[in-house]
Amino acid sequence: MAQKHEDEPVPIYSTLDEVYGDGSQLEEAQLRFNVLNDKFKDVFGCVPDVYARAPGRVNLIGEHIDYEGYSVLPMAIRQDTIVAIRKRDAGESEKFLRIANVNDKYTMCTYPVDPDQEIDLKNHRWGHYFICGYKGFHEYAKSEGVNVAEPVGLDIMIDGTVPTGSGLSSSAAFVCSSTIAIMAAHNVNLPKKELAQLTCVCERHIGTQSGGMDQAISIMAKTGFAELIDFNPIRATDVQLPAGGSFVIAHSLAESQKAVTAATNYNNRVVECRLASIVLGIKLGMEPEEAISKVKTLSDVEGLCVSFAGNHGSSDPNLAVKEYLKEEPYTAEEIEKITSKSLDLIFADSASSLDVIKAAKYYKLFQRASHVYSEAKRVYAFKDAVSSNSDEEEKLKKLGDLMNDSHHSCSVLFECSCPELEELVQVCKNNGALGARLTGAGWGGCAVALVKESIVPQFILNLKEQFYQSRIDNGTINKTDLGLYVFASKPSSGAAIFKF
Ligand code: NG1
Ligand code: MG
Repeated sequence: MAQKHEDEPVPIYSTLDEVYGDGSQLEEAQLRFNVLNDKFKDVFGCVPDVYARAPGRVNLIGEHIDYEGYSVLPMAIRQDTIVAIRKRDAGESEKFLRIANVNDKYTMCTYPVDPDQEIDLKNHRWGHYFICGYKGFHEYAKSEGVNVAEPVGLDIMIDGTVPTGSGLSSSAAFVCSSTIAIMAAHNVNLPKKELAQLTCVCERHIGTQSGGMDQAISIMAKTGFAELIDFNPIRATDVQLPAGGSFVIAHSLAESQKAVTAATNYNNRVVECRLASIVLGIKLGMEPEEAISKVKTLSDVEGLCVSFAGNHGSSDPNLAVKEYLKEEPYTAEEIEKITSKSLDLIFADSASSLDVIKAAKYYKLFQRASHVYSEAKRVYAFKDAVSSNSDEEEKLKKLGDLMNDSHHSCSVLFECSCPELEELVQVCKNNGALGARLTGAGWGGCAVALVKESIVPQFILNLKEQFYQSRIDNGTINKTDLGLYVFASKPSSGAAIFKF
């Protein structure tokens, strides 16, 4: 039997065309690699040993549910991060990790070679993302008994084209390409699904309690396909999107710095979901102690919720949410009455969760759980609509409707939108998008719109006029950069290693 795509290691190429094709993209890539090499020589006085690249992604549907154990449906985009790396010889005295960037905006970061170093989360530096991969690789090597000789210095040059803070996973592109580059420099390679798992854990060193969507798609993507990503264990299933539709990505121009706002935004929602699942577990018959120790995610109590629904002739877990969670926000005291344990003790082993509790005034358990259970269903409805027998027109309409419902739920129940995203999504709809929604964590960043292929150029022109022009006039962006903020995107390929 042929080996499954996700069981294969990251491909190693000796030319660029296998990833970047043969058109203008290839020319652009050649130019990038030339600049990367020249800069590497300038800064480090030598040439890199090996390169790794990993793409960003756009999530088509399934938002804020990967960390709850539910499947999501993203596709890789062509924008990526390339890492050039050289391992210094063991004898060389320079024992540092020196991380430079082709973009002068990012000044060189230097770190010790100690794999057990703590990442200084209170002082965020761009090089921290590389250290996530560095720590992760050494943790992997230790646990698997891979013999890594005494750590040596590494010279690293980065070139990234995924816009940062945009919900397109610049962070995962950076962490994945770094991890793969470090491994390649040590002649280690792994099956893609193992690497997806490892890089997800790596990125948590930055302090966000991420699910594994971004790393999984960045590593396992295939040209021409979106992927249904399942977790526990990680798996990818190709999804061929209907012809006749195109996904347009548009930036709201509000930047969301997830690593900096984690305690009130991203990690806050992870904590609220955990609390919702514990309370549901208890209300549905578990002992508080048992619920606290066993229930980590809403998917862990879905079975109980569905049994409850079954007694009422339904299979919808949200029936239990309606019955057992109240719509008004919960105070910490109200939750502690149910759990018989203080929130400080429940989250004692997670410093980033304790930061959330310190900052939180109340917890919206009903709203967060309702979003997660309904969004999880929409992912399968999307996948089913794609593979159904209905005609293209009908299919596209169904996909668009699901995207609209997803956005509404993110906005109203999960509250991860922002005024700029709301305006942008509305502009997309006004201009004929079949569906439009925020993508990625939200609180800023991009929207993704499903648009009929035939109207894409006009659609983009209209967005420029109705959303971006006023922001050009007031100096928020330069007219010449517009192409970076709004573009149509096709499903691109996943991570790769280059050795020339
Ligand atoms: P962004 O902010 O787009 O990188 C984040 C998480 C995902 C997922 C989405 C919300 C990280 C690295 N990524 O994506 O795992 O939870 O939010 O669906 O934290
Ligand atoms: Mg990210």
